[in-house]
Formats: sequence, structure tokens, C-alpha cells
Amino acid sequence: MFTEKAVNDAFDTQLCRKAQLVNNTLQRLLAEAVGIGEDLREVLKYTLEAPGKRVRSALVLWCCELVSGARNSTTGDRVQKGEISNGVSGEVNRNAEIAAAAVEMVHTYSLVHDDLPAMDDDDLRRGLPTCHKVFDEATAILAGDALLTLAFEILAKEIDEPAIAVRLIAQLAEAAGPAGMIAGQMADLKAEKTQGTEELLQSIHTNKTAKMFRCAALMGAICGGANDSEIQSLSEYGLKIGLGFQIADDILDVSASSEQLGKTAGKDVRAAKCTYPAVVGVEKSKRLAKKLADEAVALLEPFGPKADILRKLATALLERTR
Ligand code: GRG
Repeated sequence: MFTEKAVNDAFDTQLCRKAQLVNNTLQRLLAEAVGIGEDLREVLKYTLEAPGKRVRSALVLWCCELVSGARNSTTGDRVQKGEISNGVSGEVNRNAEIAAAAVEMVHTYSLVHDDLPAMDDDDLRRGLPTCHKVFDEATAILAGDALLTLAFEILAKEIDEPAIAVRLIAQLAEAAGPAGMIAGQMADLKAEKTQGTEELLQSIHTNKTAKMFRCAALMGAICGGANDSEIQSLSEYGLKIGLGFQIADDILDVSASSEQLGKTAGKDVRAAKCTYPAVVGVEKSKRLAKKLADEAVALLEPFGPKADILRKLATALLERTR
């Protein structure tokens, strides 16, 4: 029997492995990108190489693995090549690798801009001084712009099938754009110092955070050739774990230290942000996050044991300490 610790260690090892792969891909893509001036390249390296958890990009890779595999030539059913829970197939889908890097670039851009004085005005990110603190504000704005556009450039140029590239680009643009992350950030800023309701919070967190998780799951599923019902399940799964992730983030802001988080703790309270603990209290926030994780896990039922890593991810996102 596996102990809980052994299961957690196995999950951490899997996440580490994916993070390493994503880090290598980001490094390679940046090194291969031509025409970037050395100053800007140094800034992009600083932001991309900072030790992020790489949760969204791991989600791309795991969802791709989950639905991938050769098809039985007679029945047309997929034959799974490797167990997703231990990653023994050893095969990496190159499109998923590119999609994971693109998601990480867009996510990193959002953090660089979110930390700017006009936004959350933060000094610490991923355990390091924020981009505008190390360089300057104008440079941080431009670095964010560069990461956002580079993400779409690599999808357009590196995905080996145009039809897949277009689908991935559409998903990422929708999630990060004015009806997704930007809408969430707008509403978040507007809600500061207001009472807020649970309904408003759900809408802000869904747009700001959960849609990027849904997008990551969908991009992985698309790269792996998922069918409509797999796409539907993974899309809903991604949205639920994304919302749970943001609730956990709100809870960590009031319960963990800056050192632990690698970013300034307690900022939401000081900025009178509209967060789950502020609106419904910590205990109810925990219950809501747990309910979302349970619902997300239930959506994986059709995939059987090969979705174990995604089951573990749904709970690990709530139990995290950073
Ligand atoms: C357009 C000027 C301008 C700003 C936009 C889009 C945006 C700024 C902000 C989006 C809001 C945002 C930062 C949402 C993400 C929420 C969140 C919990 C981020 C932290 O994610 P982690 O914990 O970070 O996965 P790491 O560092 O591990 O990658």
C-alpha cells in the first residue's frame, strides 16, 4: 500500500519532471528566437527562468498524455501507450511541449504586468525581486508585451499542423484576452474596496484565473487528438481546478508567509481586495475549494486509472503551501 506521503512524493516528482521539460523548452525557444536585442533577452530570461511552479504547463502535458496513444486499426479505439501516472511512455508530444511553453509565457506576462505599480504594485515574485524592480517599469511593460506576442509566434511557427495551431491560438487568445484574463483583472481592480458578493467573486476568479487552466487542459487535449467528449470533460475539469486554485491562493494570502509564497503575503487584505476569505470567510472558502476539487475528480471518471495524476493535481492545488 502506498502511504499518503509516498503518493505526494510521487506527484511532486512527476510535477518536477514536467517543470524541467518546460524549463528546457522555454530556454531553447528563447535561445532560438532571432532578432531579440540582448537587453530585452536578458529581461525575458530573468522572468522565464524564475522558479514558477509550472502548474498550467504541466496540465497541458498531462492532458495530452491522457488522451494520446495509437488507435487500434480495427476498432479505431485508442491504445494507451503509457500510464499517465508514471509517465513510462517516455514519449513527448512536440506540439504539447510548444503549447505548454506558450501557456507559461502568457502566464509569466500576466505576472510581470500584475506586479506593476499601476496594478498590484509588488516587489517580490517567485522568490525574487519583481521585473520592474530589477529593471524598470517601462522595461517590464515591454517584457510582458514581448512574452505575450512571442507565445503566439511560437504557436504559429512551431506547431506542425496548421489546423492544430489555429485551434491552439484561438483557445489561448480567448482565455487570455478581453473576455478572459483581462476581463477578470478589470473586474478585480474595480471590485477593490467594495463589499463584493460570492457571485461577483466567482465571475472574477473564473475570468482571471480559471479560464487559463481550462485553456491549458484544452490545449493539451487538442494536441493529443482528444474526441469531443474528452474535450468537454477536460475543459470542465480545467475550469473547476482553476477556480479551486484561485480560492486556495486567496486563502494562502491570509495564512502563509511571504517567504513561503515567494510573493508578498497579506496584500489582498491591505489592498481591501475582494477575495473568498474576505467575502465568505476562510472555512467556507476551504469547503468551496474542496467541493470544486471533488467535482473536478468526478469529471475524470470516464478516463479510469490513467487519469490518476490529474486526480492528484486537483487536490494538490488546494493542499499547496506556495
Ligand atoms: C494588461 C497591464 C496589463 C496587466 C494585465 C492579465 C493581468 C495583468 C493579470 C492577470 C491576473 C493574474 C496575475 C492572475 C493569476 C492569478 C495567480 C494566482 C497567479 C499565480 O499563479 P502561480 O501560483 O504562479 O501558478 P507561479 O509563480 O508558480 O507561476
